[in-house]
Amino acid sequence: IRVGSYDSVNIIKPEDAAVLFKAEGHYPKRLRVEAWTSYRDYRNRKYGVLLKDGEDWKSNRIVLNKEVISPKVQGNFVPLLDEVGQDFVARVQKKIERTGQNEWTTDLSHELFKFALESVSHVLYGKRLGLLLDYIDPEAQHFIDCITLMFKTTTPMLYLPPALLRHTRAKVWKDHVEAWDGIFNQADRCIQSIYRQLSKNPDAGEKYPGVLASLLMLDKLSIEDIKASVTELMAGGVDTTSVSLLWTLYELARHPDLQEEIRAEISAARIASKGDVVQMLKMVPLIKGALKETLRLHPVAVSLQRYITEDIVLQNYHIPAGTLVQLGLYAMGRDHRIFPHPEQYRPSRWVRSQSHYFRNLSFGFGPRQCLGRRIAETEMQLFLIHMLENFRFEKQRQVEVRSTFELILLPEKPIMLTIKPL
Ligand code: HEM
Ligand code: 2DC
Repeated sequence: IRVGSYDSVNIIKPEDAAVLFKAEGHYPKRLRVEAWTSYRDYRNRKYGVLLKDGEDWKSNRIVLNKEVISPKVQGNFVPLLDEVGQDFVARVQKKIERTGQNEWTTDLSHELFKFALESVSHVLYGKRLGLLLDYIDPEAQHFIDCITLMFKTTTPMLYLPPALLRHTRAKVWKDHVEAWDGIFNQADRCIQSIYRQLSKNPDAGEKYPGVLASLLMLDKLSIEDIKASVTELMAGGVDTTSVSLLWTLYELARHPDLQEEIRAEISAARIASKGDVVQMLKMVPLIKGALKETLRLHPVAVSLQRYITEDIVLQNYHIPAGTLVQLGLYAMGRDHRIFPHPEQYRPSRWVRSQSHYFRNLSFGFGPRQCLGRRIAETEMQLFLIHMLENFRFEKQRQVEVRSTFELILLPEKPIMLTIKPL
């Protein structure tokens, strides 16, 4: 066995990415996070779509796609996510009032974690957890802490073989198990409560009941498979979107003119869409560009990976089938040959001008791309709409904040923002 390394070919160019993804086969497979599979093996829990491979992955993913990422479900998600966005504004307004200074300077990350969990839970369960209230369920806060700990403890185990992992008494493994235990316990409670409610009252009515209830009623996946993937969706829905939103507010605070321009776009879209929020989301190209730009400079995933299923040629090198190829997303986003003036935060680069050919890869690509993408994009767009309609964001000192790797990329230090009512 190899300890501490694995062989891979590393690329960053869009042309190479195109070749890579053409050779990913019918069951695209990425680097396995052994700590995550080891935990499930250890606790005898099923893999969800994140960790499955082959035919089992495909059949689950096809069912999940219809309920979670197909364009037709966006209309179901919008009212649920819009409500959480509005409640977040109300919460910030209250916080500002309480300072007595008509502004609030803060590290928003903890509020954003709660916002993200509240959002994804509303979509998954059709119910509110109440995380934007003053007194929150300590179990829900514990869930958030467990996700952070889970990511943090994954990193040191990335390059250890599973045999070594499980039989080690190391503190990281113990912490990792504790973190996943906390995640699964909380998810199990949420899932059980919906399951019980559904068996008592099966004909729900016309209101959209959420992803979990839809999957249960559809009856195409086993309950264990549904539980496994819904737990992954719940866990995947917290740090990813909250950190991306924090980076976006940070960039908008550093670019006041751009912030104003986006605000103008929003108010025009608000008027033109006459209260139809789904329609409104089609009229905010700069918001969408801003989110792409955030993920270009501050990607959640440092790389994408695939095991290729056929021989390919990259940069004149012959790469045999079976090789692990990694696309360096972070490096790609900051390469001047790929993005002119990469250091500049310019949402408009996604709206017009240059080619976007294999450049917009922050959520991955193809059938194995991020399953939570539709939820994430809708949630983040609505958040920015509501926040920019109500507040101005400013930053004290113009210091550059860098990223640190805790499995996902996070700000290396707290980002302090000043929030003022408009
Ligand atoms: C997979 C990024 C939010 C759930 C992935 C992948 C990336 C990614 C790069 C790997 C894709 C590939 O290999 O091609 C992001 C980003 C997010 C985000 C940038 C937000 C800014 C979310 C959310 C959820 C989620 C909100 C849950 C609601 C998942 C799942 C997978 C995944 C389940 C595995 C899919 C599979 O293997 O079939 N994500 N993600 N993600 N993500 Fe996300
Ligand atoms: C981390 O070298 C660096 O979306 C490794 O929502 C390669 C690697 C493999 C898989 C990637 C991971 C990296 C970063 C985090 C990702 C993960 C796949 C899914 C996961 C990108 C790049 C993430 C954050 C999911 C997590 C869901 C989980 C909490 C249930």
